[in-house]
Amino acid sequence: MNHLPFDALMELKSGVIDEASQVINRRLSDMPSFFHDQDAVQAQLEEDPVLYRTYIKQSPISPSLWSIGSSVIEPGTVGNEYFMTKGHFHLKEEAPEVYFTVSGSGRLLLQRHSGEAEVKNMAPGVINYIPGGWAHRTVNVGEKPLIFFAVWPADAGHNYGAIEEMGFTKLVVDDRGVPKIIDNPKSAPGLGK
Ligand code: S6P
Ligand code: ZN
Repeated sequence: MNHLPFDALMELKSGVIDEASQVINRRLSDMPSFFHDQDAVQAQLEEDPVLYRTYIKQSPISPSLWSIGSSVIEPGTVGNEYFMTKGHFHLKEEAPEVYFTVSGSGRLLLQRHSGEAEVKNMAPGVINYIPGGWAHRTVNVGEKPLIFFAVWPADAGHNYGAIEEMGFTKLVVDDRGVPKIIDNPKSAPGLGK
């Protein structure tokens, strides 16, 4: 394949990538089952806040191409659980990904199908390497939007069902103003593979 070089501009303050081929806007009503406190979900559904936006420049699906994107996660909580992304495995399990945080403060939850989990910090300048086989979810633990850039193989695909079914084993909650990692009593590792 013969592809041409291109440039894109990511506006650092807003996280918007110009000429993104895809913009995804996720509200609470798009993912009510992902939060642990269902009473809080019901209470906040009327307002139905935007939790995050993703701007993607999607390359044609090919193992030799990359897609690029940015995500902007708003500050806030559902009950005591911080606003976060759905999280996913890649459909092509071995596909890795790299995140680069531009602004804000976050946590990156990583998890294998077995339930083995890791939590990494996200802060301006931090590069997170996500190997193949690890589901990834980002959580905004700060008071400003969490903005990061991502690059991944264009043929990676997204498997949301496995995470919806088994959940992450760790939750990130606001404990009197301090982010705390707790065990998710409802997670069931091994499901959804
Ligand atoms: C794509 C990459 C990110 C996420 C985005 C939203 O592989 O990991 O662009 O898509 O942060 O998260 P999610 O879990 O809703 O796709
Ligand atoms: Zn991904």
